[in-house]
Amino acid sequence: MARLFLALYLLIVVLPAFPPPLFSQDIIAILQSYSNFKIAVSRLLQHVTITAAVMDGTMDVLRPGSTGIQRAQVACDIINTVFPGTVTVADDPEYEEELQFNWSRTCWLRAACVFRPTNAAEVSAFLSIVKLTASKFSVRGGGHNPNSGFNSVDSSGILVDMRGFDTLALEGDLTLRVGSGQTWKKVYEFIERDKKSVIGGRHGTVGVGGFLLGGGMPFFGGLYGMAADNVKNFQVVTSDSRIINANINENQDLFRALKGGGTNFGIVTRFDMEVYDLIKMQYTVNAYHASDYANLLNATVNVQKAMEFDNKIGFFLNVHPTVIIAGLLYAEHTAQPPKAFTEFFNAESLITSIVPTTNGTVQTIVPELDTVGQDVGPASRALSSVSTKEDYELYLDVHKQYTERFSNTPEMPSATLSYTIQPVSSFMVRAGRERGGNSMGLAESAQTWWACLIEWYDGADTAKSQLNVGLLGDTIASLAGQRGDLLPFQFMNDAGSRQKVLQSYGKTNLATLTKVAVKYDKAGTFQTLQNAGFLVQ
Ligand SMILES: Cc1cc2nc3c(=O)[nH]c(=O)nc-3n(C[C@H](O)[C@H](O)[C@H](O)COP(=O)(O)OP(=O)(O)OC[C@H]3O[C@@H](n4cnc5c(N)ncnc54)[C@H](O)[C@@H]3O)c2cc1C
Ligand SMILES: *[C@@H]1O[C@H](CO)[C@@H](O)[C@H](O)[C@H]1NC(C)=O
Ligand SMILES: *[C@@H]1O[C@H](CO)[C@@H](O)[C@H](O)[C@H]1NC(C)=O
Ligand SMILES: CC(=O)N[C@H]1CO[C@H](CO)[C@@H](O)[C@@H]1O
Repeated sequence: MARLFLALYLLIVVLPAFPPPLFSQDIIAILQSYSNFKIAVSRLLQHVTITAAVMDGTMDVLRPGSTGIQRAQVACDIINTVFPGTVTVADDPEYEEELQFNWSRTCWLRAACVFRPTNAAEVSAFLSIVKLTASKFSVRGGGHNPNSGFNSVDSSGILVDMRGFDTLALEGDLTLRVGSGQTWKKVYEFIERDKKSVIGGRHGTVGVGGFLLGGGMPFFGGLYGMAADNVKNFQVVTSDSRIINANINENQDLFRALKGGGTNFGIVTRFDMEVYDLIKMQYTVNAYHASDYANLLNATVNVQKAMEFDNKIGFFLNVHPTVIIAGLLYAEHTAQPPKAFTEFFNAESLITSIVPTTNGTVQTIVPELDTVGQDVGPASRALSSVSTKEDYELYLDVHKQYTERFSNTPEMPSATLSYTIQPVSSFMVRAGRERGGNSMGLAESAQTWWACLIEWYDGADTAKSQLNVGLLGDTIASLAGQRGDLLPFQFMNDAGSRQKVLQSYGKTNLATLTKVAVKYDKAGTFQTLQNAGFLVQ
């Protein structure tokens, strides 16, 4: 609590000389609302000298001609003074761990410092400080986005690590409050203790924050829509340092925009999620010889057709150069798996059941999938996303190009390129509309979201790998275009940094997102000071 009062002190004593004010009226109100305010302020008087010294330094650095690195360092100093213990710099033992937290090595950038807030008031003050110093920043949730600079920043910026936002609290029977720095494994463990479910990710280590802001593909989209469709309230800190809620009654435009609109509006500190009765789940994960691709791709289309009639079916097909992995999922414990999976159960190309047929829940499958994806070492990764109609002939065309041009790449020996077919049913899109709609502009039809992923281990392969994953995505788009199968949508959570994700939502949606971004971020902080991301500008 004490650091909050130091912030307040800074505000009252040091800052009147500063235009613009370091803290807005709202943050002042928040700080003043703490009851032992006076005692704390008097205790904090002893810090005045350091604070003033930092601010003097700031004045020098903020003169025209200061570099991004200098501005970031000053910002780090101020944050460290205002909120002692929340900042890690390069000399600290935790710094390397902080940087290497990410899923992909492409994100191990060397930030000026790492700031680890634990409450919304600190985030609010942080945004004032970056504005004052014009310092760059990046926000990191679970760190699973591989796009360099999205959840990472070099020495010209501050990395905000949201892991301290780890709230997990049931509010009555119908709402789960989830801190934006949580990961899905923890969320599922918590909620299933009460025999309840929420709609989230398919891997336990993925962060709640980035996942939900990108829409979020769950196991069973057909049941309740995308994960973001199941957020009832977002607690957001805006660039003018206000802490606001966005839900069906308050800030409705922001509420809708945040469901798929990414990091354009503010830093989200909490998601309030719809709670359901425990969703039971039967699952099998099988590995097949890739040589049987024609049969497996046809079987995939058959599953997709069945998904238009049965919203309990969940499915993914993950294609590697020599092996094809199928996830066969059903939102019920049945005596017999659904007929739609028969071809997968009967295929002679089966190598092994990675996960044999199990009656379980999301909490039990997630650790199994986490081990399937285990690394041999720290990999670098890049993605590309395309969406198309389901079409067996298209799948064959794509696979032919994949094997001929992409799966065997001696010019980048450490790299492996794979693609995943993620079916989306009309049920999913409708369920989203019924829950108030999102910003993604999805067509209400059966479709396929392709996720192309390249992983490499040798820095020498970086440029070619990044090029190739984009090229595979472009190839799928062009083959689909020739058949009239191409859809405009690009899925943010699977997209590469050069893709125009928000544009892919359609002109009207993009215009709305832009309007909402300007309304809630008048200063344009998230468009200019935020280091990178899928932005409206
Ligand atoms: C192993 C694995 C499995 C996956 N499975 C799925 C899946 O089943 N379904 C699916 O849809 N996606 C899946 N993804 C993709 C995943 O959803 C995205 O990578 C997502 O961006 C990860 O969120 P994060 O918080 O971990 O990421 P981060 O990299 O920390 O954040 C991603 C983006 O969101 C921003 N951000 C994060 N938190 C906040 C916040 N609180 N406020 C404002 N901005 C914020 C970051 O600045 C960044 O731009 C998977 C990824 C991996 C690596
Ligand atoms: C694809 O599957 C359908 C339904 O099982 C079957 O009738 C058809 O013959 C299959 N086509 C190919 C090319 O395997
Ligand atoms: C799953 O549960 C159903 C219904 O209780 C049962 O008939 C079936 O045998 C179970 N399957 C497995 C693999 O345990
Ligand atoms: C702290 C942490 O989790 N670091 C991990 C970052 O990602 C690499 C590659 O996956 C892991 O090897 C690190 O352990």
